[in-house]
Amino acid sequence: MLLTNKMTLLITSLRTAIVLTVAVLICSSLIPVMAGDSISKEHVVEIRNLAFTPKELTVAPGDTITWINYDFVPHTITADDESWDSGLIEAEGKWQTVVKANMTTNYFCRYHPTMKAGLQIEQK
Ligand SMILES: [Cu+2]
Repeated sequence: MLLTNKMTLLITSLRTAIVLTVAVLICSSLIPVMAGDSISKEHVVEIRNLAFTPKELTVAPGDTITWINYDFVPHTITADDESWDSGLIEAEGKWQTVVKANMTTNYFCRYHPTMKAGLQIEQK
């Protein structure tokens, strides 16, 4: 009986430790978000009729951009210097990336080289 009580106590302590650890992890992951100058934004670029809309998008490092392909043909989102690339985005497909301060800002589609657009990256 004494052993059972000790086991129960041990399990309860373990549970408490796990709950506390999870709580600390959640809180510490929120701190960098709250400490930033502003909350990261999410942007959407639509691909329709072989064009990116908006053609010029103002973003900040840490923001997320999602490209959505509304065309019936696949496209890519490829940096002019090819330093980043979505790969093939099927019809109705989408692709997402997080803005980096020093990323290449002009991009195009590998299949339709006349499809060009750019990002304006605000430096914080
Ligand atoms: Cu294309």
